[in-house]
Amino acid sequence: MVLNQLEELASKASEELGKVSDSKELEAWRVRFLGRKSNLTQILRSLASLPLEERRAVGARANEIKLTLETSLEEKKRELEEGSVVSLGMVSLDVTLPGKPFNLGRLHLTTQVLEEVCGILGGMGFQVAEGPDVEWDYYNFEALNMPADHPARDMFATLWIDYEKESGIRPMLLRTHTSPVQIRVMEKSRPPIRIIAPGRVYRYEATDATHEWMFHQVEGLAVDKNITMADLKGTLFEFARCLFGKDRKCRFRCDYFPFVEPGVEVAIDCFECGGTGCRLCGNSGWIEILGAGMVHPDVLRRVNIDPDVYSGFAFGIGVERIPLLRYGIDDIRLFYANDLRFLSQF
Ligand code: FA5
Repeated sequence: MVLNQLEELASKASEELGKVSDSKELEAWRVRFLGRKSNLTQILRSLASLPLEERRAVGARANEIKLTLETSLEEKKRELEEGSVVSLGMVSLDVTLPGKPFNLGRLHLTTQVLEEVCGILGGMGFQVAEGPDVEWDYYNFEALNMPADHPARDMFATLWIDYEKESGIRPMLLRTHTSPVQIRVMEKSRPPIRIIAPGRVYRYEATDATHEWMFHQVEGLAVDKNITMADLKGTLFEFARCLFGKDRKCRFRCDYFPFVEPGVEVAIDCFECGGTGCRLCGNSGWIEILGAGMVHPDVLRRVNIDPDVYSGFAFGIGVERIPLLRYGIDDIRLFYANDLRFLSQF
């Protein structure tokens, strides 16, 4: 009788085990067939009350079944665990583990703005030109109406390379602005010219919230017949409108650069104080973003372009000042401090 009961129990247990598909179900199966209140345990506990002969037979078979069920339980457990583990040769990969966060790289804020600036000016018909970061004194100063000892050189605190006047070595420097590219382009091509030159520039100056010793400029140059100040103003106002929107105030006023006549500077109202004056804008209410003007006739003459026939305008935009104004960044030095907490916001 009891032996029949045991056989039924064994076959039921193995049938039910076949249906188990996860660890929760497996635990329920264990409790049902091997737990303290299971029929098998009850039978084992009641062995003492059976006649000796039957006790031996039932005891042996019950223990045999118990062992089989325990082995099957272990096998099933392993089988379920292996189901969630993918084997890759020697390496095991648990696909149920949470994934590691994957940091996507991105373009530096300056690169993003450079691309945007070049996109806007490219849309107006300007083509990209390039020049070297390590430049001759001639292109950075002399050809731009700043011969040796010209006081305007002081406007561009310079990092010199191999500068030994007496040795006869031609003085080299890290370019202090992108304007030398104007000369390089005009030496090689004839009007009509319409180029922009994006790139790094370097100045030997103390840094503060709006001044870095290395920053970026985008130079612009247009030379053709009948180019006037109105063309310059129209181009720069449209550029500022595209970048900052029509509601931002834009100031256009006289400035001095030896290589243009007349010279102007363009400033945007300070984002921090709204124009009332603060630490960031040096209490002026404005942040200057570019210098510009009509190309000086002597500069045109030097590259064999007749100023009686042709005229031109040029501008030099300070790239970092744009995101400074747009995103309300209160210190330009954050750009190149390599702090991902800052950079990954853009
Ligand atoms: C120049 O560099 C002239 N080459 C611009 C120019 C080009 C005038 C063509 C006329 C014709 P300036 O030194 O003002 O000018 O610099 C131009 C812009 O660069 C400034 O308006 C400002 O936005 C930015 N800039 C200047 N110095 C720094 C600095 N230290 N850090 C960050 N941006 C600067």
